[in-house]
This record gives sequence, structure tokens and C-alpha cells, in this order.
Amino acid sequence: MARYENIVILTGAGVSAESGLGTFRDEGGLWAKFDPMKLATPEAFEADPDTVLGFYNARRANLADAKANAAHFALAELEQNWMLDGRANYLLVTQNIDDLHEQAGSAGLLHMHGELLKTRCTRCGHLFSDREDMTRERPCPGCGKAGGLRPHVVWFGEMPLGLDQIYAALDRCDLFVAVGTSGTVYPAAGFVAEARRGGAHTVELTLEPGEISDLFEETHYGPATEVVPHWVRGLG
Ligand code: BV8
Repeated sequence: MARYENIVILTGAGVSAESGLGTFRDEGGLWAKFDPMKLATPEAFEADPDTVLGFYNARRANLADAKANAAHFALAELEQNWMLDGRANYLLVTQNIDDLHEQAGSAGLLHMHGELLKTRCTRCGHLFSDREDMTRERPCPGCGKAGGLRPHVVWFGEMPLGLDQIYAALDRCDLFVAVGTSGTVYPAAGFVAEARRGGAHTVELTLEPGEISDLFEETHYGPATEVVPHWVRGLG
């Protein structure tokens, strides 16, 4: 097994599925019940803030008793070993807005679609950790005004976070691993092609083949809590 120096890992909802958090496109997934175009867009928030805030308040409450699973812990362990071995770079990019990677101890972590446990004020920009319900009546702890609170998440049509850092990491990586993502949302779904352009070895660890699976040189299918720890243990 080659010795890799620069790894980028991209995770999606599948890594949190066995922690009880819904995925988006699987049977009974979140988007099967709610139409994302009605809820996860700035237009939806503008048109019906109470419904959009209610959707995120429900997901925030659901997150309260969710626990990191063996896949999250395996990725945190990989990071520790990677740095202890003196390898150059480790970056974990997650599309997920939950805090399960943090619970497992991941440090080199970038939430490209934002974080459900953070609230932002659209009036003053104040960004703060928050587990309470967001309502139009609740005043912002920063400016004191009500009516401006929204979840610190990236909606469809909004610019994902950290793209400069992500593309720089993709350009230099020699190992790219996608875990539990269907490869349907861009620009995240385009990262594997970017990594291949830079000559990286590409690995997909997910339940079943998705839209971008044929772009991966190595694939392992099955539940993340089995496939991810097994793959991490086998890594040279
Ligand atoms: C943007 C946060 C401008 C909110 C989310 C081309 C280029 C650029 C943009 C576009 C483009 N084409 C279309 C677009 C627009 C759009 C887009 O991609 N639309 C799609 C629907 C076609 N993209 C955007 O709007 C993005 N912004 O484009 O800005 C721009 C342009 C160019 C360059 C830069 C910027 C913003 C997208 C972010 C939207 N916000 N979430 C919230 O969570 O409410 S997206 C949402 O879906 C999630 O965050 C997640 O990231 C995303 C994808 O879902 P997955 O994580 O993959 O989950 P999914 O359910 O789909 O799949 C689960 C997988 O797990 C499956 O493979 C399943 O098999 C597997 N699985 C299930 N169980 C298990 C398992 N695996 C292992 N173990 C298990 N037990």
C-alpha cells in the first residue's frame, strides 16, 4: 500500500445515518418528506420564515440526543494517527450540519454547508452557538433586535463555505475519500473529479453506488460503521 501524505475526506449524510439522523435522498429521507426547494432556500425563508425556522428547530432538537458512531470515531482516529506519523496534511470536509464529527474528536474539520447548532443574525451578522429555537420574536444577542435570526447553514443557491481552502487541499491531495454521500449536490459532488485531476487515489465508502461512483478507483459498499473502520485499519 502506497504511503500517502495529503488526504482529503468528504462526508455526507450517510456517515450520520446510523446515528439516527435522516439522510436526504434515501427512502424516507428528509427530502422525501420535505421539499428542499420549499425549505432550504433563501427564497423559502423570505416567503415563509416561520415554516423554515420550524424545520430547522425540529432538526436541531433531533440532534440533541444523536451520538457519534463508529465511522465518526474511525475518521477521528485516522486523523490522530495521520498527524502522529508526521504526514503532511489532513482535511475532513463535511456536507453535514450536525456536530457528530466534533463529538468523535475530529479537529481538521470544515463544515462546507454550515452548522445546525449555530445561529446567525441577518441584521448585524452576529454568529453564535445556539441550541434554542429560532423565532422571529427572539432578539439577537448581538444587536438586540428581533426578526433577523436564521440557521448558519448554506441553502441551495448560496455559496458553500471554505471553498478556497477546499480546492487548495484538493489540488495537493494524493488521497481523496468520499464517505456516505450520494454525489448529487454541487460543488461537493465535483470534488472527486478535482482530486483525480491532481493525480490523487480516489476511494468511495458508502452504502450503495451513487451518481459519481464510477469516478472512484476504489469502492467499498456497506454501512459506514462497518466499512469505514475496516478501511481505516487497512490503510498503510
Ligand atoms: C451553489 C444544508 C453557487 C442545508 C445543503 C453545479 C455547480 C454548482 C452548483 C450547482 C450545480 N448544479 C446545480 C447546482 C445548484 C445546487 C445543487 O447542487 N443542486 C442539486 C440538487 C442539483 N447547489 C447549490 O445550490 C450549492 N451552492 O451552487 O453556490 C456556486 C456555484 C459554483 C461553485 C460554487 C458555488 C449549495 C448546496 C448546499 C445546499 N445545502 N444542506 C440543510 O442541510 O438543510 S445540501 C444537503 O444535501 C446536505 O447538506 C448534503 O450536503 C447534500 C447532499 O446530500 P448527501 O449528504 O449526499 O446525502 P444524501 O441523502 O443525498 O445521500 C446519502 C448517501 O449516504 C447515499 O449515497 C446513501 O447510499 C448513503 N448512506 C445511507 N445510509 C448509509 C449510507 N452510507 C453509509 N452508511 C449508511 N448507513
